[in-house]
Amino acid sequence: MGTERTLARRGRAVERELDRILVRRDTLLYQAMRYAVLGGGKRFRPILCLSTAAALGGDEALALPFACGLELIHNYSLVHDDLPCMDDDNLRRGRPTCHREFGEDIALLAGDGLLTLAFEVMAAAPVPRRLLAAKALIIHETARLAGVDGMIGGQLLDITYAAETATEEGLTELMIKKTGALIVEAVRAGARIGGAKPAALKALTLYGENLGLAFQIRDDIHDADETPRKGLPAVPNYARTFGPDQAQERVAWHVQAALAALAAASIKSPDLCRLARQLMER
Ligand code: GRG
Repeated sequence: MGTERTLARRGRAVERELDRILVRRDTLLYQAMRYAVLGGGKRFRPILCLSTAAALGGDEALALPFACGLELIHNYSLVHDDLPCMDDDNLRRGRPTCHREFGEDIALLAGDGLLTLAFEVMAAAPVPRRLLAAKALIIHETARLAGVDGMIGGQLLDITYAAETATEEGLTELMIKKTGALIVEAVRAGARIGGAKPAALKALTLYGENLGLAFQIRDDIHDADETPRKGLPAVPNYARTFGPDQAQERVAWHVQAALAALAAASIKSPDLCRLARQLMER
């Protein structure tokens, strides 16, 4: 099967599993959680997780609960990020945001529900005895990288960082935490399920870090033209601070660095290479 078809097949597997995870209990809260998760989304993180496991010869089915757990966390972060007290967005994936559809109180709880459900799903993941330690490490690391030392810490920087005096180093730290942490964990979780040895885990982490930076700078290039809402401080944006050309160059640099990390560890995976290269096209 070709790379594109393989990646699309993984996307469908994730979609089916998310639908299954969220099918139970027809309460308003579950409806809001389903609405937030199942309304589109590229599924970049879970596809990355499954592709990393497969690149090391691991069983994708065993990685699926971890891939979906990370996608649930990603979706919780979007629901909370859209709230009036954060970005105050009306649209997400071309539809009204969760709080626009269900109200602020329900959207807040839906985000909380998705975050806790993610850990329920990962803790319940069936793994063979040889992967029990890997499972515990993934759950521990996910909690840390989605938390104050990772994504939530990055969101705090996003709120408090003064865009007018932004530096290359400051923005890089913000992007590594806000966006990179979860992408790195998607790679590391897949690597652990694939039985990665320390050298491969290190190389794949470097691959994930570069992917995370390329991903966020790419997103900033798309957002750079948006006019800041009246009365609100400008949010930090790499492309707005350093210009679209430098931002584009940096995306390309990180994509090459991600590919080089794989090559240096002799990890031959057309899927992982494709996931990196497509960040230059998006
Ligand atoms: C805890 C109150 C509270 C809020 C948490 C942590 C957080 C809010 C938000 C950070 C998440 C965020 C908005 C990161 C930016 C990363 C980014 C580019 C998101 C878009 O990801 P895509 O392109 O989206 O993968 P799709 O729709 O494809 O899933």
